This record gives sequence, C-alpha cells and structure tokens, in this order.
Amino acid sequence: MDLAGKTILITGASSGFGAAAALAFARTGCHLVLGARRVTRLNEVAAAAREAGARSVQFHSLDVASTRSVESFTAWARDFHPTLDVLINNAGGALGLDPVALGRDEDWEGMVQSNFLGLLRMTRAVLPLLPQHAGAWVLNVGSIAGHTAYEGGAAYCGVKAAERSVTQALRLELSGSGIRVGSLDPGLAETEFSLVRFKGDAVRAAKVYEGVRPLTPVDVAEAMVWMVSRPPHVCVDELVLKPTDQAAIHKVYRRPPATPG
Ligand code: NDP
Ligand code: 8X3
Repeated sequence: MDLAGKTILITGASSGFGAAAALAFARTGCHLVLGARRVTRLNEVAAAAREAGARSVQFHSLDVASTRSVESFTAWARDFHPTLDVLINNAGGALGLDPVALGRDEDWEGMVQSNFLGLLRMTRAVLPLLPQHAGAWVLNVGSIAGHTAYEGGAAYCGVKAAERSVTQALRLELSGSGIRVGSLDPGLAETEFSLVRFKGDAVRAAKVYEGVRPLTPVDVAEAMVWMVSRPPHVCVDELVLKPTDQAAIHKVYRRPPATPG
C-alpha cells in the first residue's frame, strides 16, 4: 500500500523505535501525528521528520497512562485529521528487573499503565477515526518477552503477553471491518529501554548490550513500514524480529572483550 498522503499516529515517538519510525514513515511522504510525554524531544523528532519528507508533522504531549491525556490528545489530533490510517501503539517499556519477591508496586503499576492499559486506551480512542475497508492498521509493539518469560521479568513479560492477547482479541472484534491488527515483537534492541528499566544507571544499561550486536531502532522501524505497506488484503498478524546473536531470549551470543596487544 502506498503510504504517501496517509496519516500515521505513533505513540512513544520521543525516542527509540517511535522516533526511528517517525523518520522511516516520513520518507514515504505520509502525514505524522506524534505523541509522548517529553515534548522537547518530540519537537526534535518532528523537525527531523519534516526534513526527511513527511507531508506534515503534528506533535503533542501524551501520557498513555492517563485516560484524560489520551482523550485530549485524540481530540486535538482530530482537529487536524478527522480520519487516521495507522495507529502504532509503541509507548511503553520496563521498570526494574526485580524478582517477584522484591517487586515494587510503583514499577508494576507503571508497566501495566503504559504497556497494557495505555494500549487499550489509545486503541479505544482512535478506533472511531480509522476508516473501514481502506487498509487501516492498528500495529502494536509487543516483545519476545511476551512469548517467553525470564527471571525478574514477571510484570514486563506479563504486560507484553497481555499485548498479544489484546492484539488477538481486537483482530477478532474487527473482523469484517477491513482494519488490520498486528503485533511486531522485537528482541534485544539498543534504545533508551535499559536506561529506563535501570532508572538512569547507564553502566548497568550498557552491560545489556555488551559484546552483542543488537537490533537498532532503524531495523525495527523498517519492519513497521514493511508491515503497514502490505496491500490492504494482507495482514501481518505477528512478526518476531531478533538479532542474529539472540537465538532465544536466554541464549545471547556475546563476543569476548578484545585483549590489548
Ligand atoms: P525507549 O525507552 O527508547 O522509548 C520508549 C518510548 O515510550 C519513549 O518515547 C517514551 O516517551 C514512551 N513512553 C513511555 N511511557 C509512556 C507514557 N506513559 N505515555 C506516553 N509515552 C510513553 O524504548 P524502546 O524504543 O525500546 O521502546 C518502545 C517499545 O518497544 C516499548 O513498548 C518497549 O516495551 C518495546 N520493546 C523494546 C525492546 C528493546 O529491547 N528495546 C524490545 C521489544 C519491545 P516519553 O518518556 O517521552 O513519554
Ligand atoms: C525488550 C526485550 O528481552 O529485554 O522487550 O525483555 S527484553
């Protein structure tokens, strides 16, 4: 499907996959609507997206953890674009890596609010703006963590498993509407994800990617563009994208550090 002139809404567009997606979709000549909490960062992404060829770029603060924020964001977007073609539910991330025995309520609640309830809220708000039988999309960002759990990931793996369920249920609910619903489930990718998970501990965050060649935000953004640009009769239900170095969630090949001399 030619995306020129289509309108794409991306949540979590201030960094990582969302920011890279804004640039990748901009190159198709689409209109962009971007949301996240850090508006200064959105402003920078919007400027780069205009430069890259977006037909128009609008951005506004959005906290998917708040129904009021989601509704006012959607009302604001509707003033520019009475209809949207693609919703990319990307906002989210992990908070902490504690075992359940040491888990913190604020981390669990934060992950449920952004990854799970945020996805539901955004989708409910945007569905009335998606035209039927016109190739529209709801593309959710899941994770391999939603397929296989790991120690310390109970809540994060849980919300990403919930994302798969929401994706599947929504596809059933929209059967016959022509609106496509799919999930893009990446593995290890270097973004601000680990910095956020470890609450600003850059040394601990860097160790996650030590010796590995992870996915880049561009790899993930290109996969999004590919999924969304399939012809309207084709729905990519679920796409798992992993670095070659990650044979499975627990099986990550790490090169030894180079020895001096
Ligand atoms: P980043 O931390 O770089 O980006 C996360 C984005 O989500 C930011 O733009 C952030 O914006 C936004 N966000 C977080 N919470 C909220 C909120 N309450 N309301 C609005 N926006 C929010 O990480 P990634 O790009 O890696 O993460 C994007 C998605 O990909 C997440 O859903 C993550 O779980 C998933 N993922 C990541 C993988 C990885 O290894 N990196 C692998 C698989 C999936 P702001 O802070 O400005 O609000
Ligand atoms: C992020 C990938 O494996 O760090 O969703 O949970 S992982």
